[in-house]
Amino acid sequence: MTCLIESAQGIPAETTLEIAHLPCDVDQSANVDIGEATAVGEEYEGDRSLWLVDTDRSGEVDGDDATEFDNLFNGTGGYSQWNGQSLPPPL
Ligand SMILES: [Ca+2]
Ligand SMILES: [Ca+2]
Repeated sequence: MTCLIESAQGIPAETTLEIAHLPCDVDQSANVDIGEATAVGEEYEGDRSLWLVDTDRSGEVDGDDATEFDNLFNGTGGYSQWNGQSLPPPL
């Protein structure tokens, strides 16, 4: 999604802001690949960036997130497969 900011405090007028979200891209590499498994493990072992591992967006990290991640990664449970997807290049 790209939006044009017309005015906001501290942000120059006519600044273009791109907001993109790639489900399962836990390591924020702009690609979804097998590296996400390592990234998920590191998040669970570390401080947990809730927004990266709360895959079902319930507000807490639990076993349901692992199921949701698996469904999104593999394209099961009614989802499209995100494994192998990449964000488009920046504008
Ligand atoms: Ca990634
Ligand atoms: Ca959750």
